[in-house]
Amino acid sequence: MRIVDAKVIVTCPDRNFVTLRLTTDDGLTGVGDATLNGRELAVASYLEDHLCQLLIGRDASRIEDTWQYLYKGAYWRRGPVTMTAIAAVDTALWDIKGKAAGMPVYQLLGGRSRDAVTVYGHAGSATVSDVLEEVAGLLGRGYRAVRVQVGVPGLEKIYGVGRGGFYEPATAGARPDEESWSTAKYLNFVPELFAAVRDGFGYDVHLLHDVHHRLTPIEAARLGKALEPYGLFWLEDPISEELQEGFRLIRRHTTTPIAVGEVYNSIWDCRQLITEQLIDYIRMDVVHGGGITHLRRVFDLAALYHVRTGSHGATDLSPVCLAAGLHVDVAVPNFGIQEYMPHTDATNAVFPHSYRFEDGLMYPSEEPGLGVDIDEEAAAEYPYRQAYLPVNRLEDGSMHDW
Ligand code: KDG
Ligand code: MG
Repeated sequence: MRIVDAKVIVTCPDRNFVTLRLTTDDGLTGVGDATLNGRELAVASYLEDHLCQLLIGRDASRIEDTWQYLYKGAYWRRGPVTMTAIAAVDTALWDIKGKAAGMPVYQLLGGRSRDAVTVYGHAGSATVSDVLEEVAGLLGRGYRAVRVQVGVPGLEKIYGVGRGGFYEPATAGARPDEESWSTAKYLNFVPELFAAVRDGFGYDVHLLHDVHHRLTPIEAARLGKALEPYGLFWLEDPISEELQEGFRLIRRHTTTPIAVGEVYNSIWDCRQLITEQLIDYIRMDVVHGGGITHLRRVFDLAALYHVRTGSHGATDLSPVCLAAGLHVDVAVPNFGIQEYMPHTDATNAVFPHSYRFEDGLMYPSEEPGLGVDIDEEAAAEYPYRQAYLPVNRLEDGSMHDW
């Protein structure tokens, strides 16, 4: 089973996606997501200009060896561009292996550990009363867990506050949008939001919140403490993720569970957080976490330290990544929760798939392989459009974390 073709497909059905499609000499195909939001073409080039030619002629069944070949063989290890490219190859090879075996990929990972995958939905509006309406809508659709974000009075645009139920932070154009930030205004306002949500909906629904890397450790400790009465499922990315020992300080002050990892790319990025039990949920995902092979390794390390999974699942992770992630979620013993932001109709049409959402739960495909594909003709109707994630400034104009 040799790889005879490796094709990179860039398409923009409402947002940009990069997909790798591998074909073997016995006619099997496999797909892998290679999307890196706002830096898509860098990964497309890494694949097209450096990896595709190395894949031709390789034995498609040797997934681990191919992973090591691309990781160790680059010399320049890790980093989001490299790891996203490796992830795409790895994911496509798992897809092919599943098709060759006639089994859904979760069977090859050891089979189901659970019947379905609990996902969290998103409520993010400018005002608390609009957020409450959104939470009610999500609960009506069966969600048992909701991430709650709100606009902060005095700040014009902030992370997590969407446009009509569909959140897409990247904007088309030649320059990023600029947002503004005041930690004081945010810290003073957020507890009110959670008081209102608990008041309206009680304690049976799981509530989550994403700080998006904006606080210092002592500020995050203060927020975690202030939110303790509201029993959050998790507080996500309270501080920037580079300084792993920074989380020790948060841990000393609060029992609010902490979730981290959407910008991590390898087991080395999260090793200290996991082994020192500084977090409760690891949020790495298939596309930015080195593929199914590497993500499984991270999740197994996490299991040893009572850290559960909570994979990133924003709209910039394509249906190929979501399909792959659901196979991992259903198989690993230490699954926690999966983020779910539905894709648009145009995206879904370009990526036909058979995973499904029902009553707050998701089910991976039962088809051989991942159960997702890319319709190349449909993809061709949506050419790449340059888009950037926003940048963020403090009110005095200095750059801050977005
Ligand atoms: O590309 C960046 C987004 O995926 C990210 O901002 C979304 O923080 C995010 C989340 O938790 O989904
Ligand atoms: Mg996040």
